[in-house]
Amino acid sequence: MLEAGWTGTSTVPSRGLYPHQWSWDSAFIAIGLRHVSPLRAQTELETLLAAQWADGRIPHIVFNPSVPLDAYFPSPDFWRSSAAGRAAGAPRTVQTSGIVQPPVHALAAWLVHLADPGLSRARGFLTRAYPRLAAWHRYLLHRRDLGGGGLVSVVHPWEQGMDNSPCWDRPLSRVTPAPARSFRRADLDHGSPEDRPTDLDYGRYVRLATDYRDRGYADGPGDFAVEDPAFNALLIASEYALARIARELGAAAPARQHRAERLTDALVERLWEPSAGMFLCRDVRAGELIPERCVSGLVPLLLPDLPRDLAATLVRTVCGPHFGLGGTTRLVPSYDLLGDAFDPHRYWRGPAWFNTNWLLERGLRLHGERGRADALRRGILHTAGASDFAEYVDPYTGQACGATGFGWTAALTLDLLHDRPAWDKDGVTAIKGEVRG
Ligand code: 9WN
Repeated sequence: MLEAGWTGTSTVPSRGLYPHQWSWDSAFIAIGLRHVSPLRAQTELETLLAAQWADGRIPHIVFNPSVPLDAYFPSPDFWRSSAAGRAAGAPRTVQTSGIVQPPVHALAAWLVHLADPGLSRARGFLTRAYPRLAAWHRYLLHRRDLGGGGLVSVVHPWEQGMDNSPCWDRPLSRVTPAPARSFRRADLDHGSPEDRPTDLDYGRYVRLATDYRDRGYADGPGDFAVEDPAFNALLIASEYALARIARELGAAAPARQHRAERLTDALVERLWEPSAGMFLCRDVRAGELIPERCVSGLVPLLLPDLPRDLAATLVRTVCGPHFGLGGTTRLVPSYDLLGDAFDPHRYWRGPAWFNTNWLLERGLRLHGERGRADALRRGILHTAGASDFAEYVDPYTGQACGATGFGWTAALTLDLLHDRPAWDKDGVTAIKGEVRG
């Protein structure tokens, strides 16, 4: 399926449902591809980075001009990136969306480099990628600190990547939906309506994106601004990776190392909720934490500098009644099993996704939970194969939902199958350790 999704320069998440290049999908796909073709993995990231805007943002979609406009909504004629995004420095030659997705890219670039350092050096892969990745992080840290507390805010649920999460219900309720007749969804041509967001939610997504576009994609106060634990944790993991990349290129790394540590402190200060035993999202406009337990609040387990007691609490929470790992569920669900909005099939409102489970497997391993990490790894591998590499699955039964033959499901399965002593050797622990060393 990674072959079938390869366009010659990048990989589509799914030929039917998502026929373009997506930002965080490409990062996860490159992490798997590196085991079979380091060159393709480098190309995957290079194609994405070539669509970067002059202000540093990496767009969440890079459109393939040979795909018909009505194959996916919102299409390039909705975003109008090269015109509406001119002041923000959108590229002229390629059409993109104007929002972003989680910054997994520096982490992916470093892991791709490690798969074949000789090829990477010969092609100047990191030399070319580093300034773009550094500009990307600068954009996030300087233009998106909308809460003023040092963390990055997302301005649209699509930016965080877990589009329909119940975490967004409260901040989204303030957004007036675009009328249903003003746009035509393409996703329902491919997916079952019960598995996808509702029309009302789509109306709100469209309104937020339209308003952002009509402001020329300028960042500032808008209706929706949320500090999300997974988005920020992935930025921190990528900061460690950038430090490693800088060192490989002979540049100074300690500043990045300190930034990653400072960001970890800000994450704990602003998003940790002891009574929930996990991180929560912060609604920046309302100035309060959002009282919903979503898988995003477990993803900081990925961080090497997380205080030990917090890491231990996260492990207890993931294995407790709200997420059921090692008990009631096969894979960690996207949302609280006991939450009012839980639905085992509806988009990001309960089903399990493979990328978040991969991140948690890495986090468990990083924090010495080898037995639990091994069990989760087995669960991921079994469920991926049995579901025909589904986009997402019912967390109890493993029943496939959404697209099958999904890009990051295949790629991350490949990464786990390859099972080098990878994470200890290549991952954030090593990144941190070697920067210090
Ligand atoms: C909107 C491509 C993307 C993923 C997201 C997932 C879904 C798009 C959609 O598909 O989002 O970006 O149309 O629902 O939620 O995480 O990157 O696979």
